[in-house]
Amino acid sequence: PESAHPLGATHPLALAPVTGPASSVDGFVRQFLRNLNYERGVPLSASTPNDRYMAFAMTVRDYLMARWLEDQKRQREAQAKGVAYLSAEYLLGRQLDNNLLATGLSEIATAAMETCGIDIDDLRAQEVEPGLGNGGLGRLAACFIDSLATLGVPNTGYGIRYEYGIFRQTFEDGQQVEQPDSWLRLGSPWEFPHPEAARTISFGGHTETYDDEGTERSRWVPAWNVLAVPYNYMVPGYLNGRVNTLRLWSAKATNSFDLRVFNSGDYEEAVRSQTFAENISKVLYPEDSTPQGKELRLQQQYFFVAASIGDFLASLPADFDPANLPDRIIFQLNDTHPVIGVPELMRVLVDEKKMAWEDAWGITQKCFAYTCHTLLPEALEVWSVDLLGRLLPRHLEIIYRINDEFLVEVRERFGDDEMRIRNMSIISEFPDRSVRMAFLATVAGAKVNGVAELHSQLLREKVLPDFNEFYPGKFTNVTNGVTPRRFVRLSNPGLSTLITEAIGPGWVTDLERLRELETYAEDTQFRDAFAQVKAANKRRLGDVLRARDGVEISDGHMLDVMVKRLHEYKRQMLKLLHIVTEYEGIVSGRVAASDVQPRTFVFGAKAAPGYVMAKRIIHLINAVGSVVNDDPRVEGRLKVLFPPNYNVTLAERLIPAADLSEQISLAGKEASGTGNMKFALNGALTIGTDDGANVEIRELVGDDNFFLFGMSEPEVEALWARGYKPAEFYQADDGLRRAMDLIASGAFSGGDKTVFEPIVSNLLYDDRFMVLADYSSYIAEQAKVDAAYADQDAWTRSAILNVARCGFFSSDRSMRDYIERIWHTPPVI
Ligand code: T68
Repeated sequence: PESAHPLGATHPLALAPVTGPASSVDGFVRQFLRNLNYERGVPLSASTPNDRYMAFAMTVRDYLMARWLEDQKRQREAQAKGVAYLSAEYLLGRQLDNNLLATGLSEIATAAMETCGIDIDDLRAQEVEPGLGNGGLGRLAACFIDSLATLGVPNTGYGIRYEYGIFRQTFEDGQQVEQPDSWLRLGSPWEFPHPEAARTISFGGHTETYDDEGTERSRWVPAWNVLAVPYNYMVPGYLNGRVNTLRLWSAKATNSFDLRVFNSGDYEEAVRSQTFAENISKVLYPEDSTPQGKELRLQQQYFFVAASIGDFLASLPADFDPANLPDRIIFQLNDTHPVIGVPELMRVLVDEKKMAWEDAWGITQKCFAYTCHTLLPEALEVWSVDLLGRLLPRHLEIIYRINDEFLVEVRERFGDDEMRIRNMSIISEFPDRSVRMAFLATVAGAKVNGVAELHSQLLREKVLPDFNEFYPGKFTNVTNGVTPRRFVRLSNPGLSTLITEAIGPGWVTDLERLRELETYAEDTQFRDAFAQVKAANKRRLGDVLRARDGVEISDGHMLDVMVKRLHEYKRQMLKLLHIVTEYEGIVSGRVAASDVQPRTFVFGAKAAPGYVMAKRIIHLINAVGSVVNDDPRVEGRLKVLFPPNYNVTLAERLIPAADLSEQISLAGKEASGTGNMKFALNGALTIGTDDGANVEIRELVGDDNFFLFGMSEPEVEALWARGYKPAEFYQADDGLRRAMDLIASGAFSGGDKTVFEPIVSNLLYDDRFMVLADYSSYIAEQAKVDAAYADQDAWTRSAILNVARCGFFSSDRSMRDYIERIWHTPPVI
């Protein structure tokens, strides 16, 4: 019987109040030493840095444990509706500091380590961040679960425990080389494996019909299974005693799987099959916007989604009526990666729970909602019917039936408009018969949302217009946000202290309160203090880059930062053309180096390993960097830095140090951006196009505090319609021509004209993302940036106003929007 006690024990000793270790320096030290001795099996004197890090992390964990157990119990008993966030990626970043912050233990822990002669910074440095995501989408999931815990909303994040996360990037001769990210090599103190709770996930085989007491039913006869082993991670709310769960699934071979083969005497085959099964969660696909339709990827998707849905259903009481599912759960689909969950829930309800199709479909349509994160057509996931039918034959049947019934409704509404039917069919016939996952998600989802106002508008008007017409009210917007805990409070302690001294500590969970800083923008003392924080952050970054890459940041330089995945639509090339233009001006003698505003240009970007053009651009950035940095004529006034392996940990140091944030995608291509928000909240000014959430940032901070350039989305469309000829822009602009010619001349490749020729000719004759068309406007705006930076005090004022006016971009606000408009899951007190 379940006792009233969160630990579930009936023993009288366990009925004492559940508390963690004593919240004192002594209590912390005692628990730390206990963990070192009893969990690591070493005395302090013989411990390694990893032992000390592990014991320290376990100690922090111990303070959260009672809360976690209580919350799990509370959420079971409250029977409140919760959110199951389904995401193939979580880009968590380091956990230690976040958990110290959430528990309010930082000071005690620091003092405790001092008494042991340990520098807490050495412990921090030990942690390898779990890089279980590619970029914005994965980091957004991590921000969202942080906010849900902070708001006290019942939530389980479901995903995949990749053994290898996003690759570690190194440069060899300026070119990207990928190294495996073995983040688990030294063990992770934050995870709790539960092999006993493993779920069996099936694949392959065929379907058959059978007579079920007079009713003809279908069933799936799978060919092979794997085990999904859950690993639980704590997701603590900020100083509110709440701890939600992130449950990541790891693939393991089933016993039956090996045994069958083993019994046949083929040991090697048994081991091979095991490897095959365990490959499913082996590695994160590093493609961030061009899914390749690989079988293993579909296996990953079904693996984690089937395990997650099964896990949730198994958590319900045995007598739970599945008709009431929508009162208990909303499955939020983070992009199309988990959409196979739609036919999976249908299969469970119809085949296993023996529910009528219509009833099951009604429930399913209330239990899912879909977030789209892209506008690029090549990023919209499709699965070939061939592959789907081979791997998940029953799911394919279900998808066909969903589509048949959907198309009947479409015909009823619009008549036999064959063009429209073809355009709306979940199954596309060309070039190969395939399933359009975004369409399936849209038909099944209670709501469909984009991630910024402009994106949601384009989604309705350009990507899914027929669906928008067919389902009035289904489409909505929730503008992305970022967690102020990690991206201000933790990453920018100097600014945080300054803000708290001015307006109190409430802003950390109520970010709109940053508005109160507006008046401080007029206060000279505050401006000075703010500028000093920025300068200190640059020195902190300098320390990190010196230790990590052996490079220096020069004093007095404006820090101009572009960090994000390398993609042509994001236009790192535009930034690079600006640098080359500045450089060319100096070396040609047209501009005196002494007249150039000193700037350090920082890039951080990984390219998908198979994306050849992106890798060439990385090569060119590095090549330009080494020429510019070493040319004495530049007098050190221009500097290019490209620290390898940009990740969350580096972002946390870079963003607070930045003066200028580069958000320069072609209008209509970046769904939202979230880096843009992080920079603005840390007092960088943005140079950006009217794209994604830049639009909303500019509206909030005001035109005077934002450097806008480039074509608007309608202007982009108009130029395409007229016929875009990039070479005309090259001919018409002297600066552009000189910059392009300098690259083409081999100036950055030791005289070799072939190396970067594909980049130059791509820009001249194709230029899908209209770099050349926006060049002159970008250069003109950069001149305004230089002029503005010359007045440091006015710049600082603008920077403060950026901070003060960007409270809207807290992921707490995003979560409230989802809760009100989509989920209807109030906090559980
Ligand atoms: C990003 N998308 C958007 N995708 O590009 C960005 N894709 O504008 C937005 O701010 C962010 O999502 C959050 O909404 C991605 O990051 C991926 O990483 C991805 C991964 C696998 C397959 C496709």
